Amino acid sequence: MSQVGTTEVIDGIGILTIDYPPVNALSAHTRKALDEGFRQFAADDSVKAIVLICAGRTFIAGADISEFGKPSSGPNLQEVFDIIEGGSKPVVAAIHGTALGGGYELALICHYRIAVPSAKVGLPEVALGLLPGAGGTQRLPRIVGIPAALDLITGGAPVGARKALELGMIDALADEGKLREDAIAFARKLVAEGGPLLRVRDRQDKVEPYRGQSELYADYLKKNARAFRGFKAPFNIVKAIEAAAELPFDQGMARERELFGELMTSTESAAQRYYFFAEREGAKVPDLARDTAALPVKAVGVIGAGTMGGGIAMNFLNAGIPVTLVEMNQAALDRGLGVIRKNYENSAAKGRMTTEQVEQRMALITPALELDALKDADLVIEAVFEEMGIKKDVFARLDAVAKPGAILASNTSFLDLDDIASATARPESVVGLHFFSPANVMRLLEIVRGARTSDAVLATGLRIAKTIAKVPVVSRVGPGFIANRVMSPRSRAATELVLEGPSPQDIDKALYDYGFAMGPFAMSDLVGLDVIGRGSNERTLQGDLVKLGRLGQKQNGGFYDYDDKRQSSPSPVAAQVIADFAKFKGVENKGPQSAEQIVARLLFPVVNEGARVLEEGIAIRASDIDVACILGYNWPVYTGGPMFWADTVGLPKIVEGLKAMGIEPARLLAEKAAAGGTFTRG
Ligand code: 3H9
Repeated sequence: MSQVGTTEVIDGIGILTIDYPPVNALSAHTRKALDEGFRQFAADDSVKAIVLICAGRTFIAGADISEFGKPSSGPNLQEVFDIIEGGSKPVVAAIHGTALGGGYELALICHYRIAVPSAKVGLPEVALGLLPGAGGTQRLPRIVGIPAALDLITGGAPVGARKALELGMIDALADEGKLREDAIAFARKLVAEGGPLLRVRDRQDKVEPYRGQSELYADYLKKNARAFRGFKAPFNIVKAIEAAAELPFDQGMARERELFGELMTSTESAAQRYYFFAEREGAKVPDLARDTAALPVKAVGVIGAGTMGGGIAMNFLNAGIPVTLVEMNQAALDRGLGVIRKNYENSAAKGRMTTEQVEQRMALITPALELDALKDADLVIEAVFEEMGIKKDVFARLDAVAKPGAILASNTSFLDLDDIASATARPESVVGLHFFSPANVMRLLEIVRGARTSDAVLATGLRIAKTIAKVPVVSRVGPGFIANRVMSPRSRAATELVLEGPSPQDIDKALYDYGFAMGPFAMSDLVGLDVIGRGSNERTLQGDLVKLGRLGQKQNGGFYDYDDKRQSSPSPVAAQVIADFAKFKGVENKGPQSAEQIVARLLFPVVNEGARVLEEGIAIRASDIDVACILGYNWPVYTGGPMFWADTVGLPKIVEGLKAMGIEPARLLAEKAAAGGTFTRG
């Protein structure tokens, strides 16, 4: 028997335990262990039923994603599945942790599924740009019916065991901590009852009622058009599920294989699989020892109860960590608390939490008007006005009250963290924790490592990110850190380009079709042109619109006109303002441009800035830039982010494009392009 699998027989029940850390993925080793284990039990007459269980933190969490695209070795997954499903002895999958993807598909091959209440099951392949390719699209509909299968597989979210039991995705709940015993008892009962073997593939009752209803799938796609836009996988998933209703099982399986193959070779899936690992890379800092101990964070202070401070506080409340929230005056404090409460109440109204939980979270807040209230905090995050003088003053005062060893964090998005740290006598305890707005929703956390930030403080930042369910990306100190800096050339390029001929709607459409939620001009109108232009003394395009009373969606329109339902239409007034401003700037109108040209003009400079950020050592690796743009700016994940996308386009093409725009390519970009290198592909 391979080291990954262990077999034992207890009273006629064969128990196969898989142990392949960290997540028991269906690697060649795991497949071999399954193959050997099931063959052994099939040949052993003393074994009457089989329990498949896993060691460690979880049941099998899916196919081994790191094997994708490499030559396969060891037993083929389908052969292993055939042995299990074709066997004559009942098999019980005993689930803890997460049975996901190929792991849950394996559980569906087994005759029964039993899980502890804390377990989750599901088919999350869609997040990797794939579909369940080991029978999941054919078997799950046979258990839950077509509509539920559509939601479960295109959504991909894991389902908790109790809900899974209701849906029929599992057959029984085990007691927490007693999975093995309960699974063995379940298997014994099966043997005692001696009923026929139930195979999911043979079930028809849940799919039959939907046969011949092709409009059901068309309607589903229409209803979800917004969510599915740009992705390939949801469309193939819907086709595969339709096949489950329409075709005999084996033909459905063949259709699934074909649709899976299409996705596997798609750029979208390659990008999404890259992104899966990129998210996890962010927490790895090469010069930080993996075993660096994090400092305990049991009480948090947040200075500033505005939109940012309030959002930051909510992250900790959600994780059950008490927060002292400090504001300058009672009115601002009350306003901040009111917004937090309202946010929670809205969640409760949508059924995402109970009213009791709302009160529990609110009770974790200690409101305060003085920094003295922060003397017991392990971590204090400052979210006050973005001005160096104010930040330094706050840090100096905080340094005087915070206990020794407390971490002092700034949420600054542009300022020099080392300068802020110099206002304290403990620069080693100062770190940047840069949240993105709305801070309780956006998953990105830029952890800014100052010149003197200690390893323990950095390690604590990384651990905090995990605690509050954020994805960390570590940045060195530099203007705008990673996401804001890399993305800023996009808006600059848009305001330049609109003077040269393409209209705001041409530019916005090109970026929307690329995959962004909206283009830069629609975004400016949403945020407010007065807000964007604030603080500038120069004459700007936005400023000219503001002078006409055009502030964006909120007042008189901006780059677009809006009707009373906030539907936009091209604005002749804005077009005139743009033409006048172009004249003022002496920019010649060169007429319209193709979507491809517009995308290059706006996004090649982003890649260039990314290369600079890498060159300067601000970001550790190209994938961190991709994660920052995807999570901080909703860059479409199926392109892999700017750096992965640049590799897809080809770096020489990016270099040529930049030169044609009169932009000097970054040294690193030029070198990689010349040497045939890439940013993200090894
Ligand atoms: C599939 O199954 C296709 C099939 O339909 C058909 C094929 C024919 N493979 O997330 P964590 C690594 S597609 C390889 O930090 P957590 C991960 O990189 C698959 N490696 O832990 C990390 O490594 P490192 C469908 C994997 O506790 C370590 O394990 N399944 C895989 O926060 C720990 O991961 C999925 O999409 C994998 N499948 O969360 C599930 N999974 O330590 C994907 C994890 O070196 N996995 N690793 O950074 C997850 O959602 C989460 O990892 C899980 C644990 C919830 C399981």
